[in-house]
Amino acid sequence: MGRVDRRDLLEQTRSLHEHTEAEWTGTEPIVKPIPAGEFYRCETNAEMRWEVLRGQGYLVPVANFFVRNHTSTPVIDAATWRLGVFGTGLAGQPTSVSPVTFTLDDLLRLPSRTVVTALECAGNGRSFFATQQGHAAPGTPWKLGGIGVAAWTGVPLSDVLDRAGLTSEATDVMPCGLDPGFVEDGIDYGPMRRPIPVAKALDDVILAYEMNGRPLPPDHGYPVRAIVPGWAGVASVKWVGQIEVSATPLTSYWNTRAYRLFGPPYPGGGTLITGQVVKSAFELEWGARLPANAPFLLTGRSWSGNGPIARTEVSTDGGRTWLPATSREAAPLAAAPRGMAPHSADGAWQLWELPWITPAPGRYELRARATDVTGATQPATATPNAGGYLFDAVVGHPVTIA
Ligand SMILES: Nc1nc2c(c(=O)[nH]1)N[C@H]1C(S)=C(S)[C@@H](COP(=O)(O)O)O[C@H]1N2
Ligand SMILES: [Mo]
Repeated sequence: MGRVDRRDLLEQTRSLHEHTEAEWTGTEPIVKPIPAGEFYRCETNAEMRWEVLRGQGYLVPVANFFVRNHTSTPVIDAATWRLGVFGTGLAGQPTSVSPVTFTLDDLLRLPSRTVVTALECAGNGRSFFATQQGHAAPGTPWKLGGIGVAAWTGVPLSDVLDRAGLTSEATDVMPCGLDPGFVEDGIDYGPMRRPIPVAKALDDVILAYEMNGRPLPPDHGYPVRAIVPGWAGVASVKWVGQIEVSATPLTSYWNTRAYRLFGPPYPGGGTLITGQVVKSAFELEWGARLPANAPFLLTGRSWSGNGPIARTEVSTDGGRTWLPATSREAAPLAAAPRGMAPHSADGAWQLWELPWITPAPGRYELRARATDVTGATQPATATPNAGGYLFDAVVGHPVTIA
């Protein structure tokens, strides 16, 4: 697919603005507290510091979950909120002006489903293209904290589409956010939206209204967001106000210009990003200081968009020798979300540990390398792409032994 014509996008954006424009009246793009000891802040985004997960359970607490906002968190009144579903893939082809509507109560009355899944930004790890491979890519310079695992509860998108009159003609389903439009180089691309093929939409996508057993907080999509398991976070549109169901392929900035792989290995119009890659992180401060010649339990987590992790190896000597890390069970969840067992080993990520006796004083780099059930493993070098997406290489984690 080629890059989409800007005029098409502007036309779409104009019509979306007529119906969905939210006003950003606040000055802060993120509503929840972003303490400097728990996050790295970058403009409208906040990256989780990995050290906060040491000693935590399987799920990332909502307070620590990373935030990726193209603009800013809108504060939405659930009482007046409506989901509008429209498009040429529905019976009667309702338009965006007179869509099939659902209230939050309508959604809450439908059967619910809980999925424990990772949500990760496709740009997670981008800064390592610069620091490890010498080619900086534009965009948020995430280290490894643009990921979280949560229990998401909501209504299967398939149930909502059925009730809205889905036809066999439908090909694409595009949730559209209620956040202020995204502007780049003076062009307003409108609120965040990205199409999902109808087969994926009907398979396992949910419209979530709870995160870890509580209503979604504003920054994570209140009152309703899409959760698209296994796909890059950008597909999981927050603050969904409308869903377009189309009998023809849909485009937006987010599947044509951004969140595609461009560059020599991806000729023509580039490659659409769907799934995520294999990654690992230590539950340890970046540049941590540890005492010399002392036992220290290295802990971390590995994950993959392809499925569960098969094994993780750790190197404490700059990648010369590797030791197998031991899988560890997460501590029981403090508050188990509705319908969820208190222990979870469902493959959203794998927790692991390796006992270490720290060496003599000096500067060292720790490395972790995971392999998933499909055999995909973390290479020494990630394949570059213009947007700096899907960094999967082993990351050298600096520590100072003092
Ligand atoms: N409406 C809307 N949805 C959105 C975004 C956004 O800016 N606006 N960001 C997307 C991206 S790029 C990611 S990685 C995830 C981040 O979800 P989180 O902020 O809940 O962690 O939300 C996705 N959904
Ligand atoms: Mo993202």
